[in-house]
Parts: sequence; C-alpha cells; structure tokens
Amino acid sequence: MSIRFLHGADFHLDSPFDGLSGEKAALRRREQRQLLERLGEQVRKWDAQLLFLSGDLLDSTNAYGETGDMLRTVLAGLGIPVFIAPGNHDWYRRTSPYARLAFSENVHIFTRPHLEPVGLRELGVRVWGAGYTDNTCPPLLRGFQAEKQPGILDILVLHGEVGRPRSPYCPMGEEELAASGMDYAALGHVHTFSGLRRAGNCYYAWPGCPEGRGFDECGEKGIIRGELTGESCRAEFVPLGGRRYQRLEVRVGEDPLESVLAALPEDTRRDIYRITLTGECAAAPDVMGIQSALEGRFFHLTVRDGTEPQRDLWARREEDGLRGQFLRRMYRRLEQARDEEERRTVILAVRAGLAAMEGREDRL
Ligand SMILES: [Mn+2]
Repeated sequence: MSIRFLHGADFHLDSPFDGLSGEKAALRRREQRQLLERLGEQVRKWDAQLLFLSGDLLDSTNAYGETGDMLRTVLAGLGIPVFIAPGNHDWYRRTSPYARLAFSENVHIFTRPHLEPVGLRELGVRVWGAGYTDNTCPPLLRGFQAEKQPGILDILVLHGEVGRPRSPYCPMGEEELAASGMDYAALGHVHTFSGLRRAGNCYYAWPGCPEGRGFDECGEKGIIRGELTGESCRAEFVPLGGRRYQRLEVRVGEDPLESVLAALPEDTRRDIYRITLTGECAAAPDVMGIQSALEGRFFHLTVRDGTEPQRDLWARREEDGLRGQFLRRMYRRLEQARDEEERRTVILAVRAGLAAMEGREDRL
C-alpha cells in the first residue's frame, strides 16, 4: 500500500494586499489565481492520486466570481479526489463559496466542526477531516482515535495548531496525533513549511502558504509533494509561488548605491523587496535616489534608511560653540527617544542641522 499526494494550505485567495497600490493589488489577486493552475500542473507532474487543501484556501468567507469559477474549473479538471477542510478565514457557512459553487464530484468539502471519515476503497485510504464553521475551532482531536482497519491508510486534513494548547485554532498535542491512528496529518494554518514531523506513528506537516503576501512571509513558498506507505512517509517541498517577498539589509560604504547593487542577486524582477540601509555614515544616504535608480529591477521596492551617524560625531559634542551645543542637545533627545521612530527623527534632525551648519546641502 502506497499513495502519492499533494498537500497545500493557506492560499488566502483574494487577499486585499493592502501594502500595494490598487492596480498592483488587483494584479496580485489575479496572480494568486494562477497558483491554482500551477497546482494543477503539479498534480499531473507528480501523478498525484489525492490532493489535500487544509484550510484558508480563500482569504475570507467570500470570493470574487472569477476566483470561484477558476477554483471550480481547476479542481474539476484534476480527475483525482480533492479534500478541502475550511479554516478560520474561509470557514464554512451557507453563503460561502463552498456552499454556493457547484463543485464536481471529485471534490469533498468538510462542512462540519467534528471529524468524519470518507472512505476511498479503491485507493485503500480513509480521509478524515473537519471544517471550521466559525473563525475559531475547538480541539477536535482531543480523545479521538480511529479504529484501524488492516490495509487501510488513515489521513487527516485539518486546519490547526500543534503544541499551543490554548490556541483558538483547533489546538492539538503531539500525544493526540500519536493516539489518533492517523498515518499522515495534512495540516494548515502555519504559513511556513514545517518539514516532515512525526508523533508516534503519525507523520504530520504544514506546507506553509504557497506564495508570500507580505514581509512576514518571505522567501520561497510552496506546497508538499508526498508519498505515504504503511511504514513510512516521504514529503518534499515544491515551490509554487510566482512572487517572493524579501528583506535585505545592506551595510553601506562610500557609495550607498554601489553597496546595494553589490548585495543584490541577479534577477529580482518577480520580487517584492524591502532594502534597509545600515552602517555608519556622516550624511543621510539618498534613499529616494537609490529607490528611483533601482525600482525598475523589482516588481516592487521600498528602500529605508537605517544608518547611524558616525560614532566619532558625538565626540564633537564636547566642543565649545554652536555645533557642540547643538550636538549635546540632540544627544539628550536621542537618549530620551521612546521608540525607533523617534530615534530616526532625531538622527535625521542631527544630520540636517550639521549639514546646515557646515554649509553642505543634505538631501532629506
Ligand atoms: Mn488560518
């Protein structure tokens, strides 16, 4: 007995993409729908026999018409059983797309907040799952144990958290997974690929979201391609995302633009970058200049100034005269700053003040 599967979660289709302009946000939502096409390609490439979608497939309990149509069409075209376990964002209710859309027969949506099995005799598999019917979910695995049937693999599809007993999102303990009788738990909710884990005889994993939507979801994202037998489980991460969010800190030298260029990988056209300039320099780096020189190389770029004035600058606050007095006062301000934002404001003021006193023209 052996089964090849794909496991995805947290697509969050139709996310608002608040950080982007209206036009780019709409483009990103269109691109999100392409994740479904690439998912279909992976099903064919891996010759997968089952597909698990473990919740938060949609960002809310609504969806754009195009998204619903595409979801229905792509899943119908797969020709393999698909299991959807709604999560805390796309919880099941009478008016949600899961209820309104006419899904093909190969698509099974768990619509009740308790575990129930679906038997697939021809594959030798039982798929267990539950759907959120609210934006939270009680611990459904507590006290649960499937009665094992010889020659049958048990797989769980569920949106939830492990090791956080007070979580409002279907918390479960490793001991509960171990006792559940499941051979594999296809989980959702955690947005980072977990790697393949094991609790007793139960393997479990989160694929993470298939594509980042903000700087808290950086790097390559994707789904899981797995193979399960009675004795073992193999699970590989498969990249699926079109765009990547990346954070990059660059220690600037004499020429900040040169420093940034030297730190960049070759091709960043599909990426959304936040570059923070760090290090010490006398004058504020020309953030706007760097931004406009480089933004054409990215889908979206933000440059931030995180540099500090040179340390020996503060030594000059011992000087007599206007500059010393100014630096003493600003130093006190810096010490009293309540947060990073206030610190940055003081640093900006120090640089502008010194530039004015020294007759330099400093860009702000
Ligand atoms: Mn979730």
